[in-house]
Amino acid sequence: MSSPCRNAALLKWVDECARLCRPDRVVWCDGSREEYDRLMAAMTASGAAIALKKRPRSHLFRSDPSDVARVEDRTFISTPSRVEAGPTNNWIAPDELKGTMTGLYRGCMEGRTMYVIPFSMGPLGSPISRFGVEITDSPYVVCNMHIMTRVGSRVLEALGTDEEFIPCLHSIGAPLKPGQKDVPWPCAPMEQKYIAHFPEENLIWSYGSGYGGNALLGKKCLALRIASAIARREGWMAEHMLILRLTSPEGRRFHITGAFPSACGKTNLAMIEPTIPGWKAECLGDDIAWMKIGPDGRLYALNPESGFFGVAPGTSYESNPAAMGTLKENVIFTNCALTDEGDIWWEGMDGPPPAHAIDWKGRDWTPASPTEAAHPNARFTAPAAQCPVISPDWEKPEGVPIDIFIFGGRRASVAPLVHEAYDWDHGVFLGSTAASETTAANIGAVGNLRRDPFAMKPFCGYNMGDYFAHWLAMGDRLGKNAPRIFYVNWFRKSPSGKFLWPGYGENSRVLKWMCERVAGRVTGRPTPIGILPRQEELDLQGLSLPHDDLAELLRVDPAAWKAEIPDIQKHFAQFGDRLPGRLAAQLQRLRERLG
Ligand code: SAT
Ligand code: MN
Repeated sequence: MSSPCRNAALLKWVDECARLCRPDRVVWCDGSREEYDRLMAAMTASGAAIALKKRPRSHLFRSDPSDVARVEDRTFISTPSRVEAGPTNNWIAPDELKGTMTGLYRGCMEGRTMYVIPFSMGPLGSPISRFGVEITDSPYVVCNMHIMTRVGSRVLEALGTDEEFIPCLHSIGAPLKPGQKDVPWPCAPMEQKYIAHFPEENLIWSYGSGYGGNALLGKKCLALRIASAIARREGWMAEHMLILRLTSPEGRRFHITGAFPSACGKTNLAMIEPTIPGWKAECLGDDIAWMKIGPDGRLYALNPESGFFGVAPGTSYESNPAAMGTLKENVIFTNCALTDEGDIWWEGMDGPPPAHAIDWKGRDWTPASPTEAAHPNARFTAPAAQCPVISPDWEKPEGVPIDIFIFGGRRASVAPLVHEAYDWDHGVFLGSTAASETTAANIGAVGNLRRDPFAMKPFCGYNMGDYFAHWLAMGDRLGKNAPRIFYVNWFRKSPSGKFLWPGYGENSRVLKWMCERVAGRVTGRPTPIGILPRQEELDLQGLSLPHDDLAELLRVDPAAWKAEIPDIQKHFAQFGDRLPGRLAAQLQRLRERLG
């Protein structure tokens, strides 16, 4: 097929990749519904996909059991020197990594089709958006990219003859010899997997995995790791944040972005249905926010993605009705269980489990089975536009002006339900020290405290110390227009181990307090760690919360906080002289306030 592309740099790169990877054919993706349906039909025929009888245009995929999640150990920030990648990233020198990966790429697409996917992160025509082009040998990736990004001819058109794009080369790393039968989920062994970023040249190379963020390169690779490095150079922000609009009964709008480590209810918060009368919430994004200072000096946020790649287990009408409402059609399910009726199922879905299902490994499953039916990291890929609470403004090219940043973590003790930073520097301190207890969803022992600064530990494309400095510099530029910064913990427990706060839609009560702080309607109460609500400032109408529980949720224990300081010190020490002095000063101020 002759190429529909007029962009000289793109044509050259595609040609180079084809010579290196030696696919049987090259296909330029047009992003059309026909293209998606054609690829899905072919994958269904080959046995890679299962069309779901119960959900129109929806399919189930089962991955190889060795390829079920992002591989952080195999993810690299390949800057010229190790210190530019910093202590929180894996590093291999660019020449060495390119040498190794070029060897792997040589002939890696033999027997397969090479797809060229021109895509836009952010709506076309937005000053915040960026173009990427992913080359992949996985038709599953093509279909997912259709949902997660804006793909196709419109982008190629916009790329013209010389527009810039971020090249993203992906291969599953499983060439087919002549006559060799394919498997449902081809991929390479773990030691051959590499998820590589070259921030100096805005280049992404991924090899060996077909799953999620390893393979859908617009998401974590481009929109966070590469974009964070670009944003630092250009003076904007690429953050691992949801975007939410809250409207008060008087009609005042508040825009909120929030960063949480995994297993802290970020997707639920992004799609919150407030329980307090008169307050309305709309979702603008569930995972990533790109933010630029607008002409009025305020910070504007835009979700660069166009779909949700969400964790399926635990999602239910009870925990997240809007997510369930998004999943009725046009969805790709990966590693969920299949019911006898031809629908999907996962642990934590509403109602009783099916009496029989096929599990994510393709085996018979019943509730008596010793293993889970769905993999804990089973996912849905669904168009954001289908979300029942998506904001009509979610694709507004200029984004929405942010009033509030929320950081958070899961802590059984110590951290109160909510506190507000005294000022921007203090807020950056809260983000930089954000901590969460590990759950079954994380690697490592359950219940360990892990620091995950700004929920960006696996996603920052440069030295995290420099990233903190960039946050401080953005605050200096924003001045009085800077969003207010809050820290929440929905997961505090009583001494007997029961959750004190009901969470989910009731979190709107805490959001309301934040909005009233912004509106200047409540004063809060100063404490050594920040500003907490006075008990009477939290709207608890209609909630039966025992008084002692409320007191515990809003209790600050100076001794427990003092005991945290050595751990914060140790955390900061890893950044050496890249740690901004202003954060060391914040730690000192905290120490003084604790007395
Ligand atoms: O697989 S993704 O990186 O897209 C999702 C996640 O692990 O956070
Ligand atoms: Mn995420």
